Amino acid sequence: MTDQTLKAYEIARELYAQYGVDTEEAIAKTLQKPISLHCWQGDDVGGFENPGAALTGGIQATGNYPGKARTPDELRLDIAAVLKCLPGETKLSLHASYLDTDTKVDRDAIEPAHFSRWIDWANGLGIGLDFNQTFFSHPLSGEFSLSNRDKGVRDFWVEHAKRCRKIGEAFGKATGKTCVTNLWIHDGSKEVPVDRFSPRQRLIESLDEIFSFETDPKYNKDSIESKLFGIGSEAYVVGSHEFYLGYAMSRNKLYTLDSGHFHPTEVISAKFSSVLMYLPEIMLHVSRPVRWDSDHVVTMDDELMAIMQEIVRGGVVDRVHIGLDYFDASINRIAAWVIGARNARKVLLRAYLEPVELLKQLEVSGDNTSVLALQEELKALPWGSVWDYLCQMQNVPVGRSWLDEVKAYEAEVTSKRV
Ligand code: RNT
Ligand code: ZN
Repeated sequence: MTDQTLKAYEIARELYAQYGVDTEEAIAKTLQKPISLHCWQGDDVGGFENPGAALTGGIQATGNYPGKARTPDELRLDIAAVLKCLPGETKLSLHASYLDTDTKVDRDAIEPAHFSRWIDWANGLGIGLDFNQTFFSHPLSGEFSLSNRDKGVRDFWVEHAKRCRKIGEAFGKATGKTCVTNLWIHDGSKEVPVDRFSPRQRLIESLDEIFSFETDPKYNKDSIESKLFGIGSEAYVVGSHEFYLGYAMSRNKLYTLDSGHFHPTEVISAKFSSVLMYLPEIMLHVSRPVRWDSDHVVTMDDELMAIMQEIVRGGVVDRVHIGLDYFDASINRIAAWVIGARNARKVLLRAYLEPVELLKQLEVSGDNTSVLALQEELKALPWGSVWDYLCQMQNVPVGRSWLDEVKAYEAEVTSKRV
């Protein structure tokens, strides 16, 4: 512990204590909460089925920064470099297309064994795994997968989705940490369809078939992710917000709210208190949309703050699974990962450093003047000193020093990938 970090922390601790906030408790809670790191930041959502295959499904990673991971081993090495810079409980979220096998296996034939290297690796690090079915970037992806008119296509994807749920359950068993298996499909169309109803009817039937067997909730929980539009599906997305909220409520599933999947001024932070009235748990995909669902690196913006405040203030941290979801190929990919993941944890700490009870009491007493005044004063409290101390305690780089490590890793490893 450097003297400077400690000194700054001690001052911060006293300042927070004046508001009745216990910084030690805030630190402990911040470190405990798992944040799931998305594997797909490391290779522009490429996966390992077909090197160089096009990314489809109306999503796009823009940029061509050198050094992306080309194999599972390279990706694991990169993720390990990221993890060295992250304090707190971290999970890794895998997509089905990131299987690690010596022979080709199609998506309707995948099994837990095809992910055994990932499981061993995760266990070596003591981290949990989350999982995602992959419906995009495949010859059968087309415009419609689970809602396709063609039963053969639907059956292929239903089989894939079922297998993924079993893989998720195997992840949970092998790691001892519950896996959230998240289902997102790209189904939709560029123009307004004459018949909006039939694809949704077919999607319900496919989902009911996918969820026709139980997985042990101790090991696997299923979540479904909505979206407003994608590239090439601007006019109609089968799995919309209303569709999946209704499905999740009627079938008791988790519901994934992605911060980039709503109208530009619509925010997910405002939705938790409604959705959690009806659903026991939700999954978040923390992203940053800029003008569209652009999946920019998560920065410390107002919405990230609002997301963390909302779950801490509402006392629902345990009911909300936090995962990251963005893909930037225009800057160093490891740095992109670290920036977003540290921001998520940093802002969670800021939320825990709020005197929530005090603010609630003031609100109840009708003193809205103080509520606003205190919230603005809190913004200037030295949370950064608490963050530095937290990092130092966890033996991860303090302040900007993580960047030196990432640059060194770039010089030694990623820049040599040509
Ligand atoms: C796409 C969804 C989805 C993907 C990942 C790769 O709009 O957000 O979560 O980003 O599955
Ligand atoms: Zn998402």
